[in-house]
Amino acid sequence: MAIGHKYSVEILGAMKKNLHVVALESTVITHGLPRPQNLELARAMERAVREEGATPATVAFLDGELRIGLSEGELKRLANEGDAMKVGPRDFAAVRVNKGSGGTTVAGTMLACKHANIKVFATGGIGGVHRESPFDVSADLQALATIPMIVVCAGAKAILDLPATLEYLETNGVPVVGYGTDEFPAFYSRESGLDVSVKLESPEEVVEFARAHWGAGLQSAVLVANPIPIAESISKSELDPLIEKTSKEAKAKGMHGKEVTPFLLQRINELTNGKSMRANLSLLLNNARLAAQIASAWRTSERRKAA
Ligand code: PSU
Ligand code: MN
Repeated sequence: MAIGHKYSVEILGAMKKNLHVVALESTVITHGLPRPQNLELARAMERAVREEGATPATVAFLDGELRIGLSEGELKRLANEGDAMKVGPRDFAAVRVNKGSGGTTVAGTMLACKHANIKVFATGGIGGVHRESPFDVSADLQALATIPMIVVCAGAKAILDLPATLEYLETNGVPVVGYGTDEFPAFYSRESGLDVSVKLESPEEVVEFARAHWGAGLQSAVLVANPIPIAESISKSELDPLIEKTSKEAKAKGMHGKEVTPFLLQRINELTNGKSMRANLSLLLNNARLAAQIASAWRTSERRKAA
């Protein structure tokens, strides 16, 4: 029994016409944001992709089926699903067999894109190596190491061990592109004190870079780290103490595995009176736009190649 996947009518149409498609993850809908902001965000991200002339494909599982692109009604259903699963690669078979529904993580969405032949994907932040438990390494990192596509994010959250996360990416041949920056952005913050592997300034440069990367025979992803817009960013000095505090809380509660990230996010949002959620929404939209621009530049370069 193959996993298979089902395209929405819109995505099928877009693919037939050779239009560019941008994949969007859905764990942010099912686990990352509270209702009703989750549905508003999901819609806003799709809109942002469309405004840049690309077609959004939100990826998720519905009743055991891997879906590439959701209708408005399906998006609404996913956002309000009572017991949605958080679906990483190892959960694909379980969701399928149990006919479950859920949001795909960065790694899960990348695996779906591999099947669906989608090259560009936008998310908020990638998972990484956790601070308090060094064996909790997100499957996102392994997906980045093995699936050749362009992933646009705002870096990784400073709740993670960022130096260890970047080391993992280096070991596994994943270039980290700073979009207009030399510094690896840390999700809510534009600064982390850590270096990216290359700085690029335009969607066209990202496409040219990705082609050169894959041309070198590598099968890893190109990770584009796009800093959060300044207006909604939160400084590292404001965030650091909150991260210390909430990480300790999670440990004291004996949390582990996939419960940790949603717990920390929710606590930081409470402690910042909603500022972190506004930052989250802003960077997600910013990434959706950039991913659409990159997908568009990709298509232009394909056409040039074919001509
Ligand atoms: N970052 C966010 N919100 C999220 C996530 C990351 O701001 O909801 C999700 C992503 O789907 C990511 C996942 O792939 O958390 C990583 O979880 P874990 O550490 O359990 O692999
Ligand atoms: Mn984890």
